[in-house]
Amino acid sequence: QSRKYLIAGNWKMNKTASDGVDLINGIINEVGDQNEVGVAVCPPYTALESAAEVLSNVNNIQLGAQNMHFEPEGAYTGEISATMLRTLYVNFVILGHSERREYFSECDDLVNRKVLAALESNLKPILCVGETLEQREDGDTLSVVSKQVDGGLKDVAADKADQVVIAYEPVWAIGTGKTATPEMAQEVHASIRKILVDRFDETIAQKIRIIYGGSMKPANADELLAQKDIDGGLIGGASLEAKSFGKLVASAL
Ligand code: 3PY
Repeated sequence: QSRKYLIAGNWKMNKTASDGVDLINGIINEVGDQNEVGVAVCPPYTALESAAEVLSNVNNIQLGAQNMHFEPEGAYTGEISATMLRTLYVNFVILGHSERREYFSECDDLVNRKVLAALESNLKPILCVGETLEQREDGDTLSVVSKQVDGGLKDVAADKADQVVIAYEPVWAIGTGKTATPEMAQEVHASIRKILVDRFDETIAQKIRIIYGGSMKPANADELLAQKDIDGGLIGGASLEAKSFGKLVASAL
């Protein structure tokens, strides 16, 4: 299969700048010089600059942010723009994580504006989608996910679509220790691929990485990553420790 896997660590609101440097040094050590799997770390904003410095001589680990505003600059107290992230050598930005949708009321329309702004600045959006437990139990998983994918990708030009990464993160599996079974995850990933075929075309859809998130850890990664449409992982807790994160990268090899 032609898609390069991506293992991205979502540190969430963890690690000071100096703790982040220690973690990244550990990760550099664990990951070695492999280049087959794409690797990214997404520290909090305050750790980005020192992370960029440590990674300046490392070409197989990229930097991501966890959010951004859609405007390039202006009176938006507390916000950070794509331009600002680019000056710190950031390549990826996580957008629409379920924690942002839930605690900060981010809706598809807002997430979409961010996706478009990120692409405009040559940042690769990691667009997060996923259903809650209630939605799954009501049989609404696929309709929820397709609404989020279509909403998030509105007006994304076909020639930029392969810059987007989609992260399927069932909300009930985030930070709960519960994981979707590989079959459950594959079913949703395949549906997302189909949405991408309908939205763009088969060739483009085959280039877009769809990664799984939600308590992915060394113990369950092999099975998940063996699924046809699972192209990597967005890693929460297991990304905060160099050994476990390194093992996840090894699982993707
Ligand atoms: C998790 O695994 O908990 C995540 O939310 C990754 O983004």
